Amino acid sequence: MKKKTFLWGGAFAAHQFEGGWDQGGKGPSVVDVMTAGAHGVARQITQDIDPDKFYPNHTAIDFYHHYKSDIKLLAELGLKCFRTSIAWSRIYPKGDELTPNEEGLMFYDNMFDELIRYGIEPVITLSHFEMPLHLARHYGGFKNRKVVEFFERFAKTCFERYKTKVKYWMTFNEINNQMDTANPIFFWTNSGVKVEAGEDPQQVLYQVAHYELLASAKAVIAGRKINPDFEIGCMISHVPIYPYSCNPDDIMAAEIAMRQRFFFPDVHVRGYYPSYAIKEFERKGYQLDITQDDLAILKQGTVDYIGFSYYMSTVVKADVNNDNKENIVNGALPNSVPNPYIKSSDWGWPIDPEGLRYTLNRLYERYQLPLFIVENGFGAIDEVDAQFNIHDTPRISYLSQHIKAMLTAIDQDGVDVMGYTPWGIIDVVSFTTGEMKKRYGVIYVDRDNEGNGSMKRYKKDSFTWYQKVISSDGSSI
Ligand code: BGP
Repeated sequence: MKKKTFLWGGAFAAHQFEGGWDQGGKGPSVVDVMTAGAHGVARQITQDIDPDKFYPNHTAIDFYHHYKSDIKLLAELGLKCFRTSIAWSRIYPKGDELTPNEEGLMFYDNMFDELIRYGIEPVITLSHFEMPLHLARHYGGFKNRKVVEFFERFAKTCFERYKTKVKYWMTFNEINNQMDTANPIFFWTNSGVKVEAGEDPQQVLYQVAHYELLASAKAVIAGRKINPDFEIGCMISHVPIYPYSCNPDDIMAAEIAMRQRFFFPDVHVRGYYPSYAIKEFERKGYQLDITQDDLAILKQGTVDYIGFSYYMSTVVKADVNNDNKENIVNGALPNSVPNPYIKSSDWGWPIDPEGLRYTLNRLYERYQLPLFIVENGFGAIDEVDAQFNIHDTPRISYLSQHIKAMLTAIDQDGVDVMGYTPWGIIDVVSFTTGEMKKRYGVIYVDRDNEGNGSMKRYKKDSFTWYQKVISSDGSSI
């Protein structure tokens, strides 16, 4: 049986929907210097803001000025919770100041008040891909231990300020994306890090990972002191990796590849480094800055729940080396191969609802903590007629199949799931491409890839469908 308080919701990230990138005293963040890419073309990180280039996150969907009407619409949809992040550089514009920016704090006060007025629970990620640019440029991001201190200060400021308004928190969004060390975008957005010539990306990754895990643990410890009722989770991207066949070599290849998915949550949840990681540090001769005090903090600052995104699955085959390192779908898995049993979206993301049940079971067996599906969804090009009707049947089909898989995991497998927040419930700017045409929402935003459009919101067919799912608590799918 599902819990009474199941958190049906919708998910966002500050930089992908707020806009107002330089308003209210906000400083630039690492995503503010990222140009738009396109279908199959990566985004570029520019040195500074180049007036001749287009930065899609600067205006995004202008939630900054639409928050009241947007929240009203989401209340009509029936959301029980609203997942977003706090833009770190709204609170600390450069990141290393001693005093926060009051105007930035006020913006989130107003947003939380508006949500609470409608009985919608905020679910807040502290860092969703957008460290203040100054910390990346001046300190080298999370390569530098000092940034742990800045993050802790930011976390404490948010916890203190919003302690009566927000109960559910997560520290770092999809912290494990950067395990794909071949993709500079993830290092940059997750951690404000650039790998320099002569550096071993894997060694950089583990040092950065340690500082972030430490920062997360420190935040958890501080948060519990500020309000013992807080529930503070981690957030990982979970793409399960299947063996291509029952050949034991394929089984082992998948098992080893899955460490990419488990490394971060293993530490977040258990409070110590897993044996396979320690062996890897030894084997490669990595001398990491990990102190005894740090290890004690990791042990103390373990999380209350696991938030995760689920979009797709992947497959590995032991005897393949396709060097397919830049493909986000395969996430730095040189032995990945297509799954012949499932179809993919227009962006090549395999669609695998059963993989969600599989994921819920694997995570629950391994960690025995409540799980929160804080992202899931179908990025697609929507067809819009002259009256702005959008018949998004494929989206309804994707979401309903995934919700069914989740309900099976809850009802038949006994997995403890706290809630479900589909990604970009109002269309937002795509993270990987910066495009607008890759839409996830049940609410359409009239804005195109170049930033043109009225910014008006329109309900898609999926709006009414999801409204019924929520009001029936999942009985009507
Ligand atoms: C996750 C991110 C989100 C979001 C989502 C969809 O990795 O946490 O920020 O954007 O993926 O990705 P995209 O927007 O590239 O389709």
